[in-house]
Amino acid sequence: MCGIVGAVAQRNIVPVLIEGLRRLEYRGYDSCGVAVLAGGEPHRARSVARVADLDEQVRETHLEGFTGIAHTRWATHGAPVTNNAHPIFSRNALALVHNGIIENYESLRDMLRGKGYEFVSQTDTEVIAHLIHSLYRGDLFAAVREAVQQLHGAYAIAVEHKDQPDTVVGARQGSPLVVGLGEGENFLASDALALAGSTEHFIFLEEGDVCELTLERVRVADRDGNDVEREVRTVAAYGGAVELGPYRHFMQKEIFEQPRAIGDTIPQADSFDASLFGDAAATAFGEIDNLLILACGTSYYSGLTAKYWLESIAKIPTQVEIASEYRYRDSVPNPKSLVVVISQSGETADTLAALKHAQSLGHKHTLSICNVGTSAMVRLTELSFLTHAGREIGVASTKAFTTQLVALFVLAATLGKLRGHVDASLEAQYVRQLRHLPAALNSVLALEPQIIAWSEDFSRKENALFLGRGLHYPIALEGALKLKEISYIHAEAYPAGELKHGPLALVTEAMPVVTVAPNDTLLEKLKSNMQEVRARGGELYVFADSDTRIVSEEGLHVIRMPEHYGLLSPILHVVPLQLLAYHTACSRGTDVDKPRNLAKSVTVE
Ligand code: HGA
Repeated sequence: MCGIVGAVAQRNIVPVLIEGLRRLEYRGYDSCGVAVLAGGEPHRARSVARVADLDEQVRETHLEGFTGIAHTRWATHGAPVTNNAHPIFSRNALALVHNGIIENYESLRDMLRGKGYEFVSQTDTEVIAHLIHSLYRGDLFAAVREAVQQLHGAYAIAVEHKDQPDTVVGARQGSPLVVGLGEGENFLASDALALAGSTEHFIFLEEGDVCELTLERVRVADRDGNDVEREVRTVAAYGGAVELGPYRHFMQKEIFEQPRAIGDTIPQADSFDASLFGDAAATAFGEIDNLLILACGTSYYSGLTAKYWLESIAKIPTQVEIASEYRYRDSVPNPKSLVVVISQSGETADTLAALKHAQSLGHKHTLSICNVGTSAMVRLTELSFLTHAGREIGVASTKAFTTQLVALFVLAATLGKLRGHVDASLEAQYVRQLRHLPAALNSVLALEPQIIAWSEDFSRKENALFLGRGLHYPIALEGALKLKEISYIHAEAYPAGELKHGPLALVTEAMPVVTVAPNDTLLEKLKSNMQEVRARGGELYVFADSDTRIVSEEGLHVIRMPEHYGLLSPILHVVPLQLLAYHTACSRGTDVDKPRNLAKSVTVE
């Protein structure tokens, strides 16, 4: 979603700002812009195309300056047109970029109109610019601190004012913002990655913080206006490749990176020890009697899969809830719950808010499963487990999902062991199976040519049904989500036993039915469900374990997976569904890595 970059320096800062935006492009956006202070006033360039187009504009117009702010926007209020793109100006004196949503923007707009401010965009953001301008008395830091008191909602902002040419002020509440510390120059950005190459020293601002950046100094005030010292952390420049290599899209590359990502995420040790989740885990795990998993989207499906593992391996009751629902409903807190939040970025706004809500209800044991160690979720939870997927650029999550599954399986095995349900021989078996996963995944990836052949059929359809049972029902959900996200084909997933309770009415020869068919205890039941589809003329596309003896026939297409992989089978079975979605999207010619309307780090509600 939105990305923010800002800088004060003694050199032309525009190339650094543009490079920062490039590094944030993967989050998804629909317009972008940059504003610098030069010659006593702000100047800007904005584009509804890519950052590359913005770069061309700034080169052609020689937009240069020592102080600047830049932004990629994912529109929430007002269409993605140039006029709504940030930076937003107030009276040609102040420029501002914003990530988030201001919920009381209508009342603020009326108040500011009363003071003579003219609104030229449809954004909620414009009220922040005018509000700060209206409060400015020669001290931008003070004006921002006063302004944020009046904002309801979520924001990360960066502001500059023509009368303070060497200053950028930032603030955050509910949206991420970091300060990067340089030599005689300082930076702001939505994440540390945006500043790789400029600095390795960062302050991760806390909720309610306002900061002032000048050439030599960074000041931070907390939500009560007190000056505070925040810890400076060193984050080594990201070394991972961001090149596509031989792949056509990042999504394809990331699908093929899964054996490596999973190998890196599997703990080194040959035993499941609570310390894998942090120093306080042994005590915390001893005090809990149930789990509450909170997540959104694909991460929610990893949580749903984990419920089966946690209840079957660790015999611990587990509830999984969509974070955006949990945060707003009345729930009954249980002090003996372990609240688990799952998010690739660790900044997902709804999940973060759900975590804070759970904490405010008195839940003290919290665990985050994230791919970014410096993220807000990791910082806010008592315990954490990091996945090592590496940077995921494709908006549709793939390797983040399978590495989350690994983390959650390790959690189930660890709790199972602590609770006396996993003995030494079972532990050794789980460790062996985990270690063999990368090799097993490679044999699944080798099925790509067969999946490409199927994708041709799929690309001509407008609807698809996905079926799974038990542990593989969440995998069917994830397969349907992948297809929707990137190919724009309407897809729904059902636990196969539910077919006859409604969705069977949809089945005709025009409706492909994808079936996840591992050789588990539910296989015979699933076969009956498949017969129900065939009897109505539905075309079945089945991913069957090689030991299932399901064979292709008229209306029944089968791709043979490796032999059944036991409880870890969902990690293998999701991969062909990722590939099917990917190749179907390619056949339809969609923008696979940046599907329409979607963004990567969902940092707004
Ligand atoms: N509400 C602002 C910013 C949106 C945003 O944060 N997107 O990620 C707007 O619509 O311009």
